[in-house]
Amino acid sequence: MTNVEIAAVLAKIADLLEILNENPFKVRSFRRAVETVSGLAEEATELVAEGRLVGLPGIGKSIAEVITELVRDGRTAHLDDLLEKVPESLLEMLRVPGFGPRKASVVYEQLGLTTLDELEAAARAGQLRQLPGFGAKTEQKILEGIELVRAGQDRWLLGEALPLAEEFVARLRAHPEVLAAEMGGSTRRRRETVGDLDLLATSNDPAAVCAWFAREGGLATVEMAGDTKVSGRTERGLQVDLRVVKPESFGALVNYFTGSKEHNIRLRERAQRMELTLNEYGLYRGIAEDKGDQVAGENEEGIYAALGLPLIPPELREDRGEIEAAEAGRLPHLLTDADMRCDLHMHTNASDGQLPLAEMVAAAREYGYSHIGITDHSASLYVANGLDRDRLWAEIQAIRELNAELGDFTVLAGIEADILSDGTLDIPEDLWPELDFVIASIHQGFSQDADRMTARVLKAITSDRMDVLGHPTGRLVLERPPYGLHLDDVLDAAREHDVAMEVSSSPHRLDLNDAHCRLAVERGVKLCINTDAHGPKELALLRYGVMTARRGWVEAPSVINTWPLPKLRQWLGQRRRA
Ligand code: DGT
Ligand code: CA
Ligand code: CA
Ligand code: ZN
Repeated sequence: MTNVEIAAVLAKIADLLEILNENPFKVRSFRRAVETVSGLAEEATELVAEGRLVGLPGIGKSIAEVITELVRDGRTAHLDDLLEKVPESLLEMLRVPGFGPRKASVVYEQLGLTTLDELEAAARAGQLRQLPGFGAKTEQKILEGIELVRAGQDRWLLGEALPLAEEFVARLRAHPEVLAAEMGGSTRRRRETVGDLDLLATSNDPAAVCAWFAREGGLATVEMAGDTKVSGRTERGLQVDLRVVKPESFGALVNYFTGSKEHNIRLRERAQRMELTLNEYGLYRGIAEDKGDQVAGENEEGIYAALGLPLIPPELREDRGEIEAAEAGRLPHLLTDADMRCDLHMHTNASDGQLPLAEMVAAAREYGYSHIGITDHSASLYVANGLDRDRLWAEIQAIRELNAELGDFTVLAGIEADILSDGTLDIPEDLWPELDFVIASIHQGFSQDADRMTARVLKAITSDRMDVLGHPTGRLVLERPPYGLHLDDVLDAAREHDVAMEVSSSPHRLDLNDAHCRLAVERGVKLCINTDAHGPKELALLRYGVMTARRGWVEAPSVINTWPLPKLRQWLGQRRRA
Protein backbone atom coordinates (compact mmCIF):
# COMPACT_ATOMS: atom_id res chain seq x y z
CA MET A 1 0.00 0.00 0.00
CA THR A 2 1.26 3.47 -0.81
CA ASN A 3 1.41 6.25 1.78
CA VAL A 4 -1.46 8.01 -0.01
CA GLU A 5 -3.64 4.91 0.29
CA ILE A 6 -2.72 4.40 3.94
CA ALA A 7 -3.49 8.04 4.76
CA ALA A 8 -6.87 7.67 3.05
CA VAL A 9 -7.76 4.66 5.23
CA LEU A 10 -6.68 6.51 8.41
CA ALA A 11 -8.81 9.51 7.41
CA LYS A 12 -11.75 7.20 6.84
CA ILE A 13 -11.30 5.69 10.29
CA ALA A 14 -11.17 9.18 11.85
CA ASP A 15 -14.42 10.15 10.08
CA LEU A 16 -16.16 6.96 11.13
CA LEU A 17 -15.02 7.35 14.75
CA GLU A 18 -16.37 10.86 14.76
CA ILE A 19 -19.70 9.77 13.25
CA LEU A 20 -19.89 7.22 16.07
CA ASN A 21 -19.21 9.96 18.63
CA GLU A 22 -16.11 8.19 19.86
CA ASN A 23 -13.46 9.77 22.08
CA PRO A 24 -12.33 13.07 20.47
CA PHE A 25 -8.70 12.40 21.45
CA LYS A 26 -8.78 9.20 19.48
CA VAL A 27 -10.24 11.04 16.48
CA ARG A 28 -7.57 13.70 16.77
CA SER A 29 -4.72 11.23 16.90
CA PHE A 30 -5.97 9.54 13.72
CA ARG A 31 -6.15 12.92 12.02
CA ARG A 32 -2.60 13.74 13.08
CA ALA A 33 -1.48 10.36 11.80
CA VAL A 34 -3.04 11.21 8.41
CA GLU A 35 -0.88 14.35 8.27
CA THR A 36 2.21 12.46 9.29
CA VAL A 37 1.78 9.63 6.81
CA SER A 38 1.01 12.03 3.94
CA GLY A 39 4.19 13.94 4.70
CA LEU A 40 6.51 10.94 4.94
CA ALA A 41 9.49 10.78 2.64
CA GLU A 42 9.86 7.07 3.12
CA GLU A 43 7.32 4.44 2.24
CA ALA A 44 5.41 3.44 5.37
CA THR A 45 6.14 -0.09 4.21
CA GLU A 46 9.83 0.44 4.96
CA LEU A 47 9.16 2.03 8.33
CA VAL A 48 7.03 -0.95 9.27
CA ALA A 49 9.67 -3.40 8.11
CA GLU A 50 12.26 -1.63 10.24
CA GLY A 51 9.95 -1.07 13.23
CA ARG A 52 10.39 2.69 13.08
CA LEU A 53 6.74 3.81 13.04
CA VAL A 54 6.06 4.41 16.72
CA GLY A 55 7.15 7.83 17.88
CA LEU A 56 6.43 9.68 14.64
CA PRO A 57 4.03 12.60 15.33
CA GLY A 58 0.58 11.22 16.20
CA ILE A 59 1.61 7.60 15.78
CA GLY A 60 1.35 5.65 18.99
CA LYS A 61 1.26 1.93 19.44
CA SER A 62 -2.34 1.35 18.35
CA ILE A 63 -2.17 3.42 15.17
CA ALA A 64 1.15 1.81 14.36
CA GLU A 65 -0.62 -1.54 14.59
CA VAL A 66 -3.30 -0.35 12.17
CA ILE A 67 -0.66 0.79 9.68
CA THR A 68 1.26 -2.44 10.09
CA GLU A 69 -1.87 -4.41 9.33
CA LEU A 70 -2.53 -2.29 6.24
CA VAL A 71 0.98 -2.81 4.95
CA ARG A 72 0.85 -6.54 5.61
CA ASP A 73 -2.71 -7.40 4.54
CA GLY A 74 -3.88 -4.39 2.55
CA ARG A 75 -6.73 -4.03 5.06
CA THR A 76 -7.31 -3.52 8.76
CA ALA A 77 -9.76 -5.13 11.14
CA HIS A 78 -10.16 -1.72 12.77
CA LEU A 79 -11.85 -0.32 9.68
CA ASP A 80 -13.82 -3.51 9.07
CA ASP A 81 -15.26 -3.32 12.60
CA LEU A 82 -16.27 0.30 12.15
CA LEU A 83 -17.93 -0.49 8.84
CA GLU A 84 -20.08 -3.10 10.59
CA LYS A 85 -21.50 -0.29 12.70
CA VAL A 86 -21.85 2.43 10.06
CA PRO A 87 -22.56 2.12 6.34
CA GLU A 88 -19.60 3.27 4.25
CA SER A 89 -21.86 5.30 1.94
CA LEU A 90 -22.37 7.79 4.79
CA LEU A 91 -18.84 9.02 4.12
CA GLU A 92 -19.78 10.50 0.75
CA MET A 93 -21.95 13.00 2.67
CA LEU A 94 -18.80 14.44 4.26
CA ARG A 95 -17.71 15.90 0.94
CA VAL A 96 -20.56 18.41 1.26
CA PRO A 97 -19.04 21.71 2.49
CA GLY A 98 -19.96 22.39 6.13
CA PHE A 99 -21.41 18.91 6.54
CA GLY A 100 -19.16 17.15 9.02
CA PRO A 101 -19.23 13.81 10.84
CA ARG A 102 -21.49 15.23 13.60
CA LYS A 103 -24.24 16.12 11.14
CA ALA A 104 -23.80 12.80 9.35
CA SER A 105 -24.29 11.05 12.64
CA VAL A 106 -27.54 12.96 13.29
CA VAL A 107 -29.11 12.29 9.87
CA TYR A 108 -28.13 8.65 10.12
CA GLU A 109 -29.46 8.09 13.62
CA GLN A 110 -32.62 10.16 13.40
CA LEU A 111 -33.66 9.69 9.78
CA GLY A 112 -31.73 6.58 8.80
CA LEU A 113 -30.15 8.34 5.81
CA THR A 114 -27.16 6.49 4.41
CA THR A 115 -26.31 8.03 1.00
CA LEU A 116 -25.80 11.43 -0.61
CA ASP A 117 -28.92 10.84 -2.74
CA GLU A 118 -31.02 10.15 0.34
CA LEU A 119 -29.60 13.26 2.01
CA GLU A 120 -30.56 15.33 -1.02
CA ALA A 121 -34.09 13.88 -1.10
CA ALA A 122 -34.57 14.55 2.63
CA ALA A 123 -33.34 18.13 2.23
CA ARG A 124 -35.71 18.71 -0.70
CA ALA A 125 -38.58 17.29 1.34
CA GLY A 126 -37.78 19.72 4.19
CA GLN A 127 -37.05 16.90 6.64
CA LEU A 128 -33.64 18.16 7.77
CA ARG A 129 -34.79 21.44 9.25
CA GLN A 130 -36.47 19.66 12.16
CA LEU A 131 -33.29 17.97 13.32
CA PRO A 132 -31.34 19.32 16.30
CA GLY A 133 -28.62 21.73 15.14
CA PHE A 134 -30.15 22.06 11.67
CA GLY A 135 -32.60 24.64 10.32
CA ALA A 136 -34.09 25.86 7.06
CA LYS A 137 -30.86 27.72 6.21
CA THR A 138 -28.68 24.72 6.92
CA GLU A 139 -30.96 22.66 4.72
CA GLN A 140 -30.56 25.14 1.88
CA LYS A 141 -26.78 25.20 2.34
CA ILE A 142 -26.67 21.43 2.22
CA LEU A 143 -28.55 21.42 -1.09
CA GLU A 144 -26.11 23.94 -2.58
CA GLY A 145 -23.21 21.97 -1.17
CA ILE A 146 -24.48 18.77 -2.79
CA GLU A 147 -24.54 20.61 -6.11
CA LEU A 148 -20.90 21.62 -5.65
CA VAL A 149 -19.92 18.06 -4.82
CA ARG A 150 -21.71 16.82 -7.93
CA ALA A 151 -19.82 19.41 -9.97
CA GLY A 152 -16.57 18.20 -8.38
CA GLN A 153 -15.88 21.63 -6.87
CA ASP A 154 -15.92 21.14 -3.12
CA ARG A 155 -12.33 22.33 -2.76
CA TRP A 156 -10.62 25.11 -4.64
CA LEU A 157 -7.03 25.66 -5.62
CA LEU A 158 -5.25 28.30 -3.54
CA GLY A 159 -4.46 29.95 -6.88
CA GLU A 160 -8.18 30.51 -7.46
CA ALA A 161 -9.17 31.35 -3.89
CA LEU A 162 -6.36 33.68 -2.84
CA PRO A 163 -6.83 36.35 -5.55
CA LEU A 164 -10.56 36.42 -4.75
CA ALA A 165 -9.84 36.77 -1.02
CA GLU A 166 -7.38 39.58 -1.75
CA GLU A 167 -10.01 41.43 -3.77
CA PHE A 168 -12.59 41.10 -0.99
CA VAL A 169 -10.11 42.31 1.61
CA ALA A 170 -9.10 45.29 -0.53
CA ARG A 171 -12.76 46.25 -1.01
CA LEU A 172 -13.39 45.97 2.74
CA ARG A 173 -10.32 48.06 3.60
CA ALA A 174 -11.49 50.79 1.23
CA HIS A 175 -14.81 51.17 3.10
CA PRO A 176 -14.79 54.23 5.39
CA GLU A 177 -16.35 52.39 8.36
CA VAL A 178 -13.82 49.55 8.21
CA LEU A 179 -10.82 50.09 10.51
CA ALA A 180 -8.99 46.94 9.45
CA ALA A 181 -9.68 43.80 7.44
CA GLU A 182 -7.88 40.52 6.98
CA MET A 183 -8.51 37.13 5.45
CA GLY A 184 -8.52 34.09 7.71
CA GLY A 185 -8.87 30.34 7.36
CA SER A 186 -6.93 28.07 5.05
CA THR A 187 -6.42 30.93 2.58
CA ARG A 188 -4.41 32.91 5.13
CA ARG A 189 -2.48 29.79 6.07
CA ARG A 190 -1.83 29.29 2.31
CA ARG A 191 -3.02 25.71 2.23
CA GLU A 192 -2.86 24.27 -1.28
CA THR A 193 -6.64 23.84 -1.39
CA VAL A 194 -9.37 25.90 0.21
CA GLY A 195 -12.90 24.94 1.26
CA ASP A 196 -14.34 28.41 1.78
CA LEU A 197 -13.19 31.99 2.34
CA ASP A 198 -13.21 33.45 5.83
CA LEU A 199 -13.11 37.26 5.87
CA LEU A 200 -12.60 39.29 9.03
CA ALA A 201 -13.06 42.98 9.65
CA THR A 202 -13.32 45.45 12.48
CA SER A 203 -15.44 48.56 12.77
CA ASN A 204 -17.14 50.67 15.39
CA ASP A 205 -20.33 49.99 13.46
CA PRO A 206 -20.28 46.30 12.45
CA ALA A 207 -23.95 46.29 11.42
CA ALA A 208 -23.41 49.06 8.86
CA VAL A 209 -20.42 47.23 7.38
CA CYS A 210 -22.38 43.99 7.16
CA ALA A 211 -25.33 45.68 5.49
CA TRP A 212 -23.03 47.31 2.95
CA PHE A 213 -21.08 44.10 2.31
CA ALA A 214 -24.27 42.12 1.68
CA ARG A 215 -25.32 44.72 -0.91
CA GLU A 216 -22.08 45.71 -2.58
CA GLY A 217 -19.29 43.53 -1.21
CA GLY A 218 -18.99 41.51 -4.40
CA LEU A 219 -21.04 38.42 -3.58
CA ALA A 220 -23.19 36.86 -6.30
CA THR A 221 -25.68 35.42 -3.81
CA VAL A 222 -26.26 36.26 -0.14
CA GLU A 223 -27.51 33.52 2.15
CA MET A 224 -27.33 35.32 5.46
CA ALA A 225 -26.89 38.95 6.42
CA GLY A 226 -26.81 39.68 10.14
CA ASP A 227 -25.35 42.46 12.28
CA THR A 228 -21.95 40.81 12.65
CA LYS A 229 -21.94 38.15 9.97
CA VAL A 230 -22.61 37.84 6.23
CA SER A 231 -22.50 34.61 4.23
CA GLY A 232 -22.85 34.12 0.53
CA ARG A 233 -21.22 32.80 -2.58
CA THR A 234 -19.18 34.14 -5.44
CA GLU A 235 -20.21 33.86 -9.08
CA ARG A 236 -18.53 30.47 -9.37
CA GLY A 237 -20.01 29.13 -6.13
CA LEU A 238 -17.18 29.65 -3.64
CA GLN A 239 -18.62 30.09 -0.14
CA VAL A 240 -17.64 33.34 1.63
CA ASP A 241 -18.18 34.18 5.32
CA LEU A 242 -17.52 37.67 6.65
CA ARG A 243 -17.42 38.44 10.35
CA VAL A 244 -17.16 41.96 11.76
CA VAL A 245 -16.37 42.82 15.38
CA LYS A 246 -15.45 45.83 17.51
CA PRO A 247 -11.73 46.73 17.62
CA GLU A 248 -11.05 45.23 21.06
CA SER A 249 -11.84 41.76 19.67
CA PHE A 250 -10.32 41.95 16.20
CA GLY A 251 -7.05 40.15 16.99
CA ALA A 252 -8.95 37.37 18.74
CA LEU A 253 -11.33 37.03 15.79
CA VAL A 254 -8.48 36.87 13.28
CA ASN A 255 -6.65 34.38 15.45
CA TYR A 256 -9.67 32.13 15.92
CA PHE A 257 -10.68 32.10 12.26
CA THR A 258 -7.18 31.73 10.91
CA GLY A 259 -6.93 28.36 12.60
CA SER A 260 -6.02 25.74 12.02
CA LYS A 261 -8.48 24.16 14.37
CA GLU A 262 -5.64 21.99 15.70
CA HIS A 263 -3.44 25.04 16.36
CA ASN A 264 -6.36 26.80 18.07
CA ILE A 265 -6.96 23.86 20.35
CA ARG A 266 -3.32 23.89 21.42
CA LEU A 267 -3.47 27.65 22.09
CA ARG A 268 -6.65 27.31 24.15
CA GLU A 269 -5.15 24.49 26.19
CA ARG A 270 -2.09 26.63 26.80
CA ALA A 271 -4.29 29.53 27.91
CA GLN A 272 -6.12 27.23 30.27
CA ARG A 273 -2.92 26.06 31.90
CA MET A 274 -2.12 29.74 32.51
CA GLU A 275 -5.58 30.25 34.06
CA LEU A 276 -6.71 32.28 31.07
CA THR A 277 -9.61 31.84 28.65
CA LEU A 278 -9.12 32.30 24.90
CA ASN A 279 -12.09 32.59 22.56
CA GLU A 280 -12.98 34.48 19.38
CA TYR A 281 -13.58 37.69 21.38
CA GLY A 282 -10.43 37.90 23.41
CA LEU A 283 -8.08 36.48 25.99
CA TYR A 284 -9.48 36.80 29.51
CA ARG A 285 -8.22 36.28 33.04
CA GLY A 286 -9.73 33.27 34.78
CA ILE A 287 -11.41 30.15 33.51
CA ALA A 288 -14.99 29.51 32.37
CA GLU A 289 -17.64 31.13 34.55
CA ASP A 290 -15.25 33.22 36.66
CA LYS A 291 -13.86 34.72 33.47
CA GLY A 292 -12.66 38.25 34.27
CA ASP A 293 -10.88 41.16 32.61
CA GLN A 294 -9.67 41.06 29.03
CA VAL A 295 -5.90 40.57 28.88
CA ALA A 296 -5.49 40.76 25.10
CA GLY A 297 -7.54 40.58 21.91
CA GLU A 298 -7.02 43.74 19.91
CA ASN A 299 -4.23 42.22 17.86
CA GLU A 300 -2.67 38.81 17.41
CA GLU A 301 0.77 39.85 18.68
CA GLY A 302 -0.81 40.75 22.02
CA ILE A 303 -2.53 37.39 22.31
CA TYR A 304 0.60 35.38 21.57
CA ALA A 305 2.64 37.64 23.84
CA ALA A 306 0.22 37.13 26.74
CA LEU A 307 0.59 33.41 26.15
CA GLY A 308 4.36 33.79 26.37
CA LEU A 309 4.96 33.28 22.65
CA PRO A 310 6.21 35.30 19.70
CA LEU A 311 3.73 35.82 16.85
CA ILE A 312 3.57 32.58 14.87
CA PRO A 313 3.30 33.09 11.09
CA PRO A 314 -0.08 31.82 9.81
CA GLU A 315 1.58 29.36 7.40
CA LEU A 316 2.99 27.47 10.39
CA ARG A 317 -0.26 27.19 12.35
CA GLU A 318 -0.97 23.52 11.73
CA ASP A 319 0.14 21.99 15.03
CA ARG A 320 3.24 20.60 13.38
CA GLY A 321 5.56 21.66 16.18
CA GLU A 322 5.26 25.43 15.77
CA ILE A 323 4.12 26.05 19.33
CA GLU A 324 7.05 24.10 20.76
CA ALA A 325 9.44 25.95 18.43
CA ALA A 326 7.94 29.32 19.37
CA GLU A 327 8.30 28.49 23.03
CA ALA A 328 11.95 27.56 22.57
CA GLY A 329 12.63 30.72 20.53
CA ARG A 330 13.39 28.56 17.51
CA LEU A 331 10.76 29.58 14.97
CA PRO A 332 12.29 29.59 11.50
CA HIS A 333 13.12 32.88 9.77
CA LEU A 334 10.82 32.07 6.88
CA LEU A 335 11.74 32.77 3.29
CA THR A 336 9.98 35.83 1.82
CA ASP A 337 9.11 36.97 -1.72
CA ALA A 338 11.72 39.70 -1.37
CA ASP A 339 14.45 37.07 -0.88
CA MET A 340 13.87 35.68 -4.37
CA ARG A 341 16.49 36.92 -6.84
CA CYS A 342 15.53 34.76 -9.79
CA ASP A 343 13.16 32.37 -11.49
CA LEU A 344 15.13 29.54 -13.08
CA HIS A 345 12.54 27.60 -15.07
CA MET A 346 10.66 29.08 -18.02
CA HIS A 347 9.98 28.30 -21.66
CA THR A 348 10.13 30.29 -24.89
CA ASN A 349 8.43 29.60 -28.21
CA ALA A 350 11.51 27.64 -29.22
CA SER A 351 9.72 24.76 -27.44
CA ASP A 352 6.16 25.10 -26.11
CA GLY A 353 6.24 28.63 -24.61
CA GLN A 354 4.31 31.59 -25.98
CA LEU A 355 6.97 34.27 -26.48
CA PRO A 356 10.27 34.57 -28.32
CA LEU A 357 13.37 34.59 -26.12
CA ALA A 358 13.90 38.37 -25.97
CA GLU A 359 10.26 39.06 -25.08
CA MET A 360 10.11 36.38 -22.39
CA VAL A 361 13.30 37.76 -20.87
CA ALA A 362 11.89 41.29 -20.94
CA ALA A 363 8.71 40.06 -19.22
CA ALA A 364 10.71 38.30 -16.49
CA ARG A 365 12.85 41.39 -15.97
CA GLU A 366 9.75 43.25 -14.85
CA TYR A 367 9.82 41.22 -11.65
CA GLY A 368 12.98 42.90 -10.42
CA TYR A 369 15.16 39.79 -10.57
CA SER A 370 18.91 40.08 -11.05
CA HIS A 371 19.06 36.98 -13.25
CA ILE A 372 16.80 34.27 -14.71
CA GLY A 373 17.16 30.89 -16.35
CA ILE A 374 15.70 29.83 -19.69
CA THR A 375 14.91 26.12 -19.84
CA ASP A 376 13.23 24.90 -22.98
CA HIS A 377 12.31 21.24 -23.38
CA SER A 378 14.77 18.66 -24.69
CA ALA A 379 14.44 16.80 -28.00
CA SER A 380 12.62 13.68 -26.83
CA LEU A 381 9.56 15.66 -25.74
CA TYR A 382 8.03 15.82 -29.23
CA VAL A 383 4.64 17.03 -27.97
CA ALA A 384 6.32 20.15 -26.60
CA ASN A 385 8.46 20.72 -29.68
CA GLY A 386 11.60 19.87 -27.70
CA LEU A 387 14.91 21.30 -28.96
CA ASP A 388 17.19 19.05 -30.99
CA ARG A 389 20.95 19.61 -30.92
CA ASP A 390 21.05 22.37 -33.50
CA ARG A 391 18.15 24.33 -32.08
CA LEU A 392 19.55 24.04 -28.56
CA TRP A 393 22.93 25.33 -29.74
CA ALA A 394 21.19 28.20 -31.51
CA GLU A 395 19.32 29.08 -28.31
CA ILE A 396 22.49 29.01 -26.19
CA GLN A 397 24.17 31.37 -28.65
CA ALA A 398 21.14 33.66 -28.76
CA ILE A 399 21.21 33.86 -24.95
CA ARG A 400 24.90 34.79 -24.99
CA GLU A 401 24.26 37.54 -27.51
CA LEU A 402 21.33 38.82 -25.49
CA ASN A 403 23.45 38.94 -22.32
CA ALA A 404 25.96 41.14 -24.08
CA GLU A 405 23.16 43.68 -24.64
CA LEU A 406 21.45 43.40 -21.24
CA GLY A 407 24.12 44.92 -19.03
CA ASP A 408 23.32 44.36 -15.36
CA PHE A 409 20.85 41.54 -15.99
CA THR A 410 21.87 37.97 -16.71
CA VAL A 411 20.12 35.14 -18.51
CA LEU A 412 21.44 31.68 -17.71
CA ALA A 413 21.28 29.18 -20.54
CA GLY A 414 19.59 26.07 -19.20
CA ILE A 415 17.51 23.18 -20.42
CA GLU A 416 14.63 21.13 -19.05
CA ALA A 417 16.02 17.76 -19.95
CA ASP A 418 13.78 14.72 -19.97
CA ILE A 419 14.80 11.88 -17.72
CA LEU A 420 14.30 9.03 -20.19
CA SER A 421 12.72 5.72 -19.17
CA ASP A 422 16.13 4.21 -18.48
CA GLY A 423 17.27 7.19 -16.40
CA THR A 424 19.57 8.80 -18.96
CA LEU A 425 19.32 12.54 -19.49
CA ASP A 426 18.17 13.83 -22.85
CA ILE A 427 21.07 16.24 -23.48
CA PRO A 428 23.39 16.26 -26.49
CA GLU A 429 26.77 15.13 -25.12
CA ASP A 430 28.81 17.94 -26.68
CA LEU A 431 26.43 20.70 -25.49
CA TRP A 432 26.43 19.80 -21.80
CA PRO A 433 29.55 21.90 -21.09
CA GLU A 434 27.97 24.86 -22.89
CA LEU A 435 24.87 24.91 -20.67
CA ASP A 436 24.90 27.00 -17.48
CA PHE A 437 22.59 24.57 -15.73
CA VAL A 438 20.27 21.60 -16.15
CA ILE A 439 16.81 20.96 -14.77
CA ALA A 440 15.86 17.32 -15.27
CA SER A 441 12.23 16.19 -15.16
CA ILE A 442 10.08 13.17 -15.82
CA HIS A 443 7.40 13.77 -18.43
CA GLN A 444 6.79 10.29 -19.80
CA GLY A 445 6.43 6.74 -18.53
CA PHE A 446 4.48 7.60 -15.37
CA SER A 447 3.12 4.08 -15.09
CA GLN A 448 6.42 2.55 -13.96
CA ASP A 449 6.27 1.15 -10.44
CA ALA A 450 7.93 2.95 -7.54
CA ASP A 451 11.09 0.85 -7.65
CA ARG A 452 11.72 1.47 -11.34
CA MET A 453 10.76 5.12 -11.08
CA THR A 454 13.17 5.58 -8.19
CA ALA A 455 15.99 3.76 -9.97
CA ARG A 456 15.40 5.99 -12.97
CA VAL A 457 15.62 9.20 -10.94
CA LEU A 458 18.63 7.95 -8.97
CA LYS A 459 20.48 7.17 -12.17
CA ALA A 460 19.82 10.71 -13.38
CA ILE A 461 20.95 12.29 -10.12
CA THR A 462 24.09 10.21 -9.81
CA SER A 463 25.11 11.03 -13.40
CA ASP A 464 26.24 14.41 -11.96
CA ARG A 465 24.90 16.09 -15.06
CA MET A 466 21.83 17.71 -13.53
CA ASP A 467 21.46 20.54 -11.04
CA VAL A 468 17.75 20.52 -10.24
CA LEU A 469 15.11 17.78 -10.22
CA GLY A 470 12.00 19.38 -11.82
CA HIS A 471 8.53 18.90 -10.26
CA PRO A 472 9.86 15.87 -8.36
CA THR A 473 6.68 13.90 -7.60
CA GLY A 474 4.62 14.63 -10.71
CA ARG A 475 1.39 15.22 -8.83
CA LEU A 476 -1.32 17.66 -9.93
CA VAL A 477 -3.32 19.16 -7.07
CA LEU A 478 -6.89 17.74 -7.00
CA GLU A 479 -6.19 15.97 -10.30
CA ARG A 480 -3.39 13.44 -10.24
CA PRO A 481 -1.64 11.64 -7.37
CA PRO A 482 2.17 11.68 -7.25
CA TYR A 483 3.89 8.93 -9.19
CA GLY A 484 5.30 6.29 -6.93
CA LEU A 485 8.79 7.35 -5.90
CA HIS A 486 10.85 6.47 -2.85
CA LEU A 487 11.43 10.11 -2.00
CA ASP A 488 13.65 9.14 0.89
CA ASP A 489 16.22 7.54 -1.41
CA VAL A 490 15.92 10.43 -3.84
CA LEU A 491 16.63 12.96 -1.07
CA ASP A 492 19.66 10.99 0.12
CA ALA A 493 21.09 10.94 -3.38
CA ALA A 494 20.25 14.61 -3.89
CA ARG A 495 22.17 15.56 -0.78
CA GLU A 496 25.14 13.43 -1.70
CA HIS A 497 25.29 14.77 -5.26
CA ASP A 498 24.23 18.28 -4.27
CA VAL A 499 21.20 18.35 -6.56
CA ALA A 500 18.39 20.77 -5.65
CA MET A 501 14.72 19.75 -5.53
CA GLU A 502 12.37 22.01 -7.45
CA VAL A 503 9.29 23.57 -5.92
CA SER A 504 7.13 24.07 -8.98
CA SER A 505 5.03 27.12 -8.17
CA SER A 506 2.01 26.62 -10.39
CA PRO A 507 -1.03 26.32 -8.08
CA HIS A 508 -1.85 23.14 -10.03
CA ARG A 509 1.48 21.56 -9.12
CA LEU A 510 3.05 22.85 -5.88
CA ASP A 511 5.59 20.06 -6.24
CA LEU A 512 7.42 19.49 -3.88
CA ASN A 513 4.56 20.11 -1.48
CA ASP A 514 4.89 21.80 1.92
CA ALA A 515 5.66 18.70 3.98
CA HIS A 516 8.21 17.49 1.44
CA CYS A 517 9.93 20.89 1.40
CA ARG A 518 10.38 20.60 5.13
CA LEU A 519 11.75 17.10 4.86
CA ALA A 520 14.14 18.00 2.07
CA VAL A 521 15.60 20.90 4.00
CA GLU A 522 15.86 18.83 7.19
CA ARG A 523 17.86 16.33 5.17
CA GLY A 524 20.22 19.04 3.98
CA VAL A 525 18.85 19.17 0.43
CA LYS A 526 18.59 22.53 -1.35
CA LEU A 527 15.43 23.79 -2.99
CA CYS A 528 14.88 25.69 -6.24
CA ILE A 529 11.56 27.52 -6.51
CA ASN A 530 10.42 28.19 -10.08
CA THR A 531 7.33 29.05 -12.08
CA ASP A 532 7.90 26.80 -15.13
CA ALA A 533 6.17 29.68 -16.95
CA HIS A 534 5.11 29.05 -20.53
CA GLY A 535 4.00 32.67 -20.96
CA PRO A 536 4.39 36.06 -19.27
CA LYS A 537 1.32 35.77 -17.00
CA GLU A 538 2.59 32.64 -15.29
CA LEU A 539 5.73 34.45 -14.18
CA ALA A 540 3.57 36.00 -11.44
CA LEU A 541 2.96 32.60 -9.84
CA LEU A 542 6.33 32.36 -8.07
CA ARG A 543 4.73 33.52 -4.84
CA TYR A 544 2.76 30.26 -4.57
CA GLY A 545 6.03 28.36 -4.48
CA VAL A 546 7.28 30.70 -1.78
CA MET A 547 4.07 30.10 0.20
CA THR A 548 4.53 26.35 -0.08
CA ALA A 549 8.13 26.60 1.11
CA ARG A 550 7.04 28.82 4.01
CA ARG A 551 4.50 26.18 5.02
CA GLY A 552 7.47 23.80 4.92
CA TRP A 553 9.44 25.94 7.44
CA VAL A 554 11.99 26.87 4.76
CA GLU A 555 14.55 29.63 5.33
CA ALA A 556 16.20 31.65 2.55
CA PRO A 557 19.69 30.09 2.60
CA SER A 558 18.27 26.67 1.61
CA VAL A 559 16.78 28.12 -1.57
CA ILE A 560 19.24 28.62 -4.42
CA ASN A 561 17.06 31.36 -5.95
CA THR A 562 17.97 33.62 -3.02
CA TRP A 563 21.70 33.47 -3.69
CA PRO A 564 23.49 36.32 -5.47
CA LEU A 565 24.51 35.32 -9.01
CA PRO A 566 28.23 34.81 -8.20
CA LYS A 567 27.34 32.34 -5.46
CA LEU A 568 24.91 30.50 -7.75
CA ARG A 569 27.55 30.35 -10.50
CA GLN A 570 30.10 29.05 -8.04
CA TRP A 571 27.71 26.28 -7.00
CA LEU A 572 26.84 25.34 -10.57
CA GLY A 573 30.51 25.53 -11.51
CA GLN A 574 31.60 22.87 -9.00
CA ARG A 575 29.80 20.16 -10.91
CA ARG A 576 31.18 21.43 -14.20
CA ARG A 577 34.78 21.62 -13.03
CA ALA A 578 34.64 18.17 -11.44
P1 DGT B 1 -11.18 25.11 4.71
O1 DGT B 1 -12.13 26.24 4.64
O2 DGT B 1 -11.84 23.79 4.76
O3 DGT B 1 -10.15 25.16 3.64
O4 DGT B 1 -10.34 25.21 6.08
P2 DGT B 1 -10.30 26.35 7.17
O5 DGT B 1 -9.10 26.12 7.99
O6 DGT B 1 -10.45 27.69 6.53
O7 DGT B 1 -11.54 26.00 8.09
P3 DGT B 1 -12.99 26.63 8.25
O8 DGT B 1 -13.35 27.55 7.14
O9 DGT B 1 -13.91 25.49 8.52
O10 DGT B 1 -12.86 27.45 9.59
C1 DGT B 1 -12.02 28.58 9.65
C2 DGT B 1 -11.23 28.55 10.92
O11 DGT B 1 -12.11 28.65 12.04
C3 DGT B 1 -10.46 27.28 11.17
O12 DGT B 1 -9.20 27.25 10.53
C4 DGT B 1 -10.32 27.30 12.66
C5 DGT B 1 -11.59 27.92 13.12
N1 DGT B 1 -12.53 26.89 13.54
C6 DGT B 1 -13.55 26.38 12.81
N2 DGT B 1 -14.20 25.44 13.51
C7 DGT B 1 -13.56 25.34 14.69
C8 DGT B 1 -13.75 24.55 15.87
O13 DGT B 1 -14.64 23.71 15.95
N3 DGT B 1 -12.87 24.74 16.89
C9 DGT B 1 -11.87 25.66 16.82
N4 DGT B 1 -11.03 25.80 17.84
N5 DGT B 1 -11.67 26.41 15.75
C10 DGT B 1 -12.50 26.26 14.70
CA1 CA C 1 -12.19 28.41 5.26
CA1 CA D 1 -15.39 28.95 6.94
ZN1 ZN E 1 9.09 23.25 -17.77
